Amino acid sequence: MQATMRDYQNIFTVVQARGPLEESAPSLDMEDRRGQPFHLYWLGVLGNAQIGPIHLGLLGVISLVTGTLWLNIIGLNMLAQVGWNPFEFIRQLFWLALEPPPAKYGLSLFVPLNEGGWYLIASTLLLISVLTWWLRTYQRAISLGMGTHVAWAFAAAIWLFLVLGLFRPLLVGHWGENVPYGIFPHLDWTTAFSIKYGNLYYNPFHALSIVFLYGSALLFAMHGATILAVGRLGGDREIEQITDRGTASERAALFWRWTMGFNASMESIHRWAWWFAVLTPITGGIGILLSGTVVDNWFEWAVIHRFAPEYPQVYAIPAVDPTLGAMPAEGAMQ
Ligand code: 07D
Repeated sequence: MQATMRDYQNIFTVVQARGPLEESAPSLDMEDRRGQPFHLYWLGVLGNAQIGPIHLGLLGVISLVTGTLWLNIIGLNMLAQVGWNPFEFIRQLFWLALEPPPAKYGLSLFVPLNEGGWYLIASTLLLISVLTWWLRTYQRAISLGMGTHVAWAFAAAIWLFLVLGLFRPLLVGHWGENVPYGIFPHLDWTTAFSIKYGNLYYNPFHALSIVFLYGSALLFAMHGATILAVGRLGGDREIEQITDRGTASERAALFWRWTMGFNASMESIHRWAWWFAVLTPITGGIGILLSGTVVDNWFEWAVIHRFAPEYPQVYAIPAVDPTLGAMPAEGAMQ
């Protein structure tokens, strides 16, 4: 049958593109691939229907084992906290936490297990897991003859992870302000951290990180929407768009020139996306590294640098910064 525009399929046309099961491109370490590939309809709705073969390798095994141990240590500590009662574990799950050692232990790695020792063991395992997974993304890309862009984007996230869990603690000399493992407790930690360092909104690197975070969401929405909008013209068919450009990508480009006077190219939109995404944790990590090391109070820093106003003088007696001086005498505030 002659190919027409209507032959192009998308998520709404139900037909899933399924070729013969493939082992994919050959690489040097074929023997590390595990499992007989198969098709799954529901995954085909979300992406490619073929599952496997997965490349495990030594790094993959180390990463999965250490990652599983990390998760299990957290889970078992939480279970111990509710007297090993599985119902209480589920009921209180959102509030339970494995906390870091208090500041009095400094940077010691040998801390009583119930006072943060388990936290340090779990964190060491998580570090090994994340780093071996990173090596794996790097090695798999090299072995396929690809660029290492995914690995470097992941490294940007690992930078923030290391700043929070290792670099800043080394600078302040204790593990006491590390992020706890727990659902609500880690959210409470963000608020406590923000308040302790004088409101993170005034940290310009936090602001910059939000710019890139929101920018990433906007770019992702624009890019996703553009490609879907020309899907009926084959815009999502990357090979055809390269070899026989047709009307889809030109029309998409024209749409953006009509609406905002400028269009990204098929290649540059992915560079925009990559840079916005990696700059989110890169700038964020700088902001966290400066907090409590170079700047103790971001609000006061912003007042000094004249982009935040001082607190207005609304009482007859000036408000006293509780971190600097004694509280006013009793009755003085009335
Ligand atoms: C967290 C690090 C990399 C993660 C890795 C993964 C595992 C294993 C397990 C599968 C994401 C490790 C692997 C754990 C997985 C299994 C089982 C990357 C991470 C490698 N903020 N804020 C940011 C906003 C406020 C605060 C960034 C908005 C308040 C703190 C981002 C608002 C307070 C920190 C951001 C807002 C506060 C941040 C994160 C609005 C109190 C950080 C970027 C509208 C609530 C972090 C500089 C990111 C940071 C951070 C957004 C408000 C506190 C831009 C939109 C004022 C303490 N905030 N925030 O990529 O970088 O995270 O700060 O109010 O540390 Mg904030």
